[in-house]
Amino acid sequence: MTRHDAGRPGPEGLTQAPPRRQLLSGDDAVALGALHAGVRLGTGYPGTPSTEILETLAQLGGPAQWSPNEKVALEVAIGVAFAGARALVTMKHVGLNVAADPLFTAAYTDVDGGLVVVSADDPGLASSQNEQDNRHYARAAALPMLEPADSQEAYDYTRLAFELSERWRIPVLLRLTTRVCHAKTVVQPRAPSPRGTEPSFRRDIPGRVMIPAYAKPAHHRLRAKLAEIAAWNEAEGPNRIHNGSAALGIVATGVAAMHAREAAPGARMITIGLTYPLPIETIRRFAAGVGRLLVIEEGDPVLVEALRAAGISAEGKPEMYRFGELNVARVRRILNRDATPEPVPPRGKPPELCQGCSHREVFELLRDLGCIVAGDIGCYTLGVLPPFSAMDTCVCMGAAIGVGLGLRHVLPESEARRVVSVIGDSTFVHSGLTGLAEMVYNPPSTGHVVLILDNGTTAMTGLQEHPGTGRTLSHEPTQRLSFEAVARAMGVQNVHVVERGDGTLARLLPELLALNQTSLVVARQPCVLAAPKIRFYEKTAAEKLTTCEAVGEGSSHA
Ligand SMILES: Cc1ncc(C[n+]2csc(CCOP(=O)(O)OP(=O)(O)O)c2C)c(N)n1
Ligand code: SF4
Repeated sequence: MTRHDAGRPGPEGLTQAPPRRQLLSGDDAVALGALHAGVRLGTGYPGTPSTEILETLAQLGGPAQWSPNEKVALEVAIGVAFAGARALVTMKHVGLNVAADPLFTAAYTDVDGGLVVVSADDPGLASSQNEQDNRHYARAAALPMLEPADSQEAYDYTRLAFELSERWRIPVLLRLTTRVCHAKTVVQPRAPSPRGTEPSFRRDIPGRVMIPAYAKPAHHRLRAKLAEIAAWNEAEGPNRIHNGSAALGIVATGVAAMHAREAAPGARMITIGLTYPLPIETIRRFAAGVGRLLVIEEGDPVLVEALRAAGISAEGKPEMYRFGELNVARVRRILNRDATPEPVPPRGKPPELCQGCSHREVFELLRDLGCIVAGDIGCYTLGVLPPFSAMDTCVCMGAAIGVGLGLRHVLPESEARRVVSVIGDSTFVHSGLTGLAEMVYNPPSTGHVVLILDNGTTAMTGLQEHPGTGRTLSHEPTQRLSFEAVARAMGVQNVHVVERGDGTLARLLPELLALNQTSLVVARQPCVLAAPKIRFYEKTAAEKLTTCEAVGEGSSHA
């Protein structure tokens, strides 16, 4: 979901009851698959193209919650799995970088309940800062990876992922890509699994406490599990052979397999569903039976290199097709070994901040003050574009504070004094808190100024709640994290909360930049798209409270 289609209605006609065929997006299919698999908790952090999975799970009545970031989401899910229950974790591809620390070691542990980690990759950078190919994570973390090609497979593989996870007591990666997440195809659901045994704690110190003495044998166990999974994949894995002419044999995965079928309907093709560990002997047999062997894969040459490493001589795509999404036309070019320049698509309208967006006046101010802006990721990243051109760096979520501090440490004083770190509210909770600790711990000699643009929502990904909004994923009231209280407790020297739009920020910012002190300004004003919804949630919560109080009063008199 993008910031402009926030608040969408629920997936049309999506119900829990099988076996009615339904037209679902891949994200919705994962949610339904998880629900039918008896998932006990879905956790995650928003990020296109994965966001709708948890939103749909919640709409279906499933247990779903946003975490402050992907690492915490995975850690909560690991706890659920250690308690013997099924857990689903969702994130976009770069989220897996944040969650990588627990992921790599969770691979060593023997989970009891199924643990499925969804990585939604964004080849072509429809809405991301890079187009990393998370298939590399499967090999690096030594975890099985399933790659659905459409919504039916998204549903089926979600359920399969839970089964594999429990059978081998290992987390399973489910890798989606933008097209699979957002395209709608028909899904035939199956009867839901009977709800398993109730969660309970079973002590397993060597299986879950990863000190070296236990981690060393755990690594051996992991490799043994992978060998068994590879054998299972050869014998009964979710791999499909389409019989066609032996002159051309195609090996494909994910949505690229769909494109390949359309581009070369007469070719023989093997589609790999469990792409790590590969069913390499099955592929070897397939390769022996065809003339030209071509690998069609989106992103990096992961599959073709794995085949070559196993001694299977396969043809890959020219380097130019590593970049961006594949489609049928591009696959036809790959089939024809066409490496001539591709037609340039017409330029779309450049994105811009909404009219009336409260971020606008902040970037006008930063521009007019000549600030050096260490920026971050969110709607406000658009402050980089004209007419503002007021963002100088943007690396990853939370980097604004660390990068701003680094600039302050080494720039000549006249420049250092102009550096401001600008970060959104959701991003601050995600990974800005540790940056604030760094600022207090290692303050530059000119001090520093951090500006939190608090618009009361995670606007960029479609208006999700976060710990700073004081509402849960389902917009129910919960404890609110106070940025100003946290900053004061951490020891930031100047902490200010300002409402945007009344000129206070324009007066305050130059004063703070002149100090050799650490400062945090929380600049508040709701996102214009979120404001009516926030008012509605607050009104509903107040009404509920009044009703509860009335009922409580009534019963106390009874
Ligand atoms: C590690 C990681 N997780 C998720 C995302 C997706 N994402 C980009 S910005 C953002 C948060 C934006 O919210 P906020 O900081 O409040 O700024 P706003 O868009 O509301 O202005 C998210 C979730 C990402 N880019 N990287
Ligand atoms: S933060 Fe601004 S640009 Fe983003 S959705 Fe809200 S009003 Fe629009």
